[in-house]
Amino acid sequence: MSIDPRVVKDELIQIYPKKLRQKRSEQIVVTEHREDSSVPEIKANVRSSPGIITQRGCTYAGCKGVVIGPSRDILSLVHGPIGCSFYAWLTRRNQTRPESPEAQNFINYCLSTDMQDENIVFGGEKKLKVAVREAFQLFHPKAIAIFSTCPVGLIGDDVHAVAREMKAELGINVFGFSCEGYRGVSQSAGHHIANNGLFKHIIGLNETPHDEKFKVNLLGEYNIGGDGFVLENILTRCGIKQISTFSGNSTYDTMANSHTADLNLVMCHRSINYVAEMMEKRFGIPWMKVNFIGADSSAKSLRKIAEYFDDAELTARVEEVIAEEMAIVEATRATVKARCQGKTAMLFVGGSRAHHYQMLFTEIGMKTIAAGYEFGHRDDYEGRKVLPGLKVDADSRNIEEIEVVPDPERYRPRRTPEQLAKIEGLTEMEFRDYIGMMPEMDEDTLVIDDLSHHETERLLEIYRPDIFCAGIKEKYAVQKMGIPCKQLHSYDYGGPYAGFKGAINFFNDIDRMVNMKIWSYVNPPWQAKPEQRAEVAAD
Ligand code: CFM
Repeated sequence: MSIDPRVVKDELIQIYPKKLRQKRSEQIVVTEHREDSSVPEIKANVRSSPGIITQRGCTYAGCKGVVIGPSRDILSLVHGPIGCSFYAWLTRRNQTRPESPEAQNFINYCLSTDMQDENIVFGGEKKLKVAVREAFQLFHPKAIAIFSTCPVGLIGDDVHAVAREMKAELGINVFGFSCEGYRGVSQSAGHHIANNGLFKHIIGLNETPHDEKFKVNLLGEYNIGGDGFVLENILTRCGIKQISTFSGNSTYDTMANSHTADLNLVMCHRSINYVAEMMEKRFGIPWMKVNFIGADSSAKSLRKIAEYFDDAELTARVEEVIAEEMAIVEATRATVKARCQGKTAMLFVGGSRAHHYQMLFTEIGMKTIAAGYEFGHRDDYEGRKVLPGLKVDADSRNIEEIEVVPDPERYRPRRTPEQLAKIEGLTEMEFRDYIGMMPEMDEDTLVIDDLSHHETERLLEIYRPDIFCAGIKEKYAVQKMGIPCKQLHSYDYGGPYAGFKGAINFFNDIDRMVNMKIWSYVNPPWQAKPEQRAEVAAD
């Protein structure tokens, strides 16, 4: 591509008023590989500016929808106006598979206190109590989680006091989340709040022991389109016991039992790193970054797990599974690669997939020419090494930081200092570390945080990529410009895309999309008659 990304950057932001232009210029960087292996600094996890059409969601979405919602037998009760529930009802394709037809499964339900004007004026706590009692009588769940929406914080309802009272009254676990939509700059704040809740109210409550030799939790895997099913199958075939995921296809009991594992595997660093860190401090369970998106990345991740456990039998089994799976992947990969080689992709999603899915494109010879997160933090772009230098601003101070100390009885370091030193010495290990997106990208590639709609349009006009990856809000605007858009949140109606089997599905889906002629026939009305562009009045 002969287009200079630095010129494109200026072009994307030149329409903005001066202050906004300055801010956006710090959120858009061009990758460079420096000798000291550092990457350029990016501004991230800051508020979106008024007037900008952002891809982001709210804090409530990150807490209820993303982290807690996928667990099938925690009853989620939303305290708020009905719209907050309606919009969150079954829109994320997190799948679940109950152990038996009788097992509790509340995934299909949407419970709300349906706040009205009267509750906003006179308070909604009474209504919330009635709702909790009613939910209990109807479903008899083990746990009820209460989620606060914006008005709850504004009027000052104390959901935690209600939760405590209901817990005592009903004799089940009831806990609340102060995850009002406005509480942080994006859904990322909701992840943190949910992580804190998991840690305070669930993890460690179930002491069921396990005899298996290799026990792990898979953190930050939400079973979108069945990804989690594929991964549990792979781990099981390798002889690794998955105690719990956080939180795809999980149950209250598995999460409560997760402190019995010997290793935490972190898929999505952004949404769950807090739990990983806190579990290590309290229980002594180390964590490692894995990426099961992409066949090569899956193989690499399995080998990392085997290296951690350092057991000849496990290593042999892992190699067998990799060999078996890779043989099948290769057949599809080779034909798809022949058709996709050299094509270009752009990825703008969440806080981890814009990184992980680049691997899948690389495996079929496609090049990522621009990528960015909606709500990633600097560590997701530049690696955790920037963490000590991160400034705590008013928005992040809003979220509780839990002080964690070793559990007096249950803290048990899983590895000796010698073993740890050995693991840390391994190259490519990312042990208690995440190197971030930028170091794995090509030189001179655009990285854009919190991409706006205006920037999306300009990027598409300038580069005309072969595929654009984003979500439902972007999809049809992009496709009307004659460029196929793959939803990387919901996978459209496809998936699973994780693991080896998932890679095959992805290769086939992308092949179909980028090689379909129909996109060149799209002829939107504004091509002949462009709309009038708005102008900035004040600068
Ligand atoms: Fe993690 Fe996710 Fe993502 Fe995320 Fe999400 Fe998602 Fe995502 Mo949508 S937890 S950060 S808040 S990988 S829902 S399963 S696809 S934006 S990139």
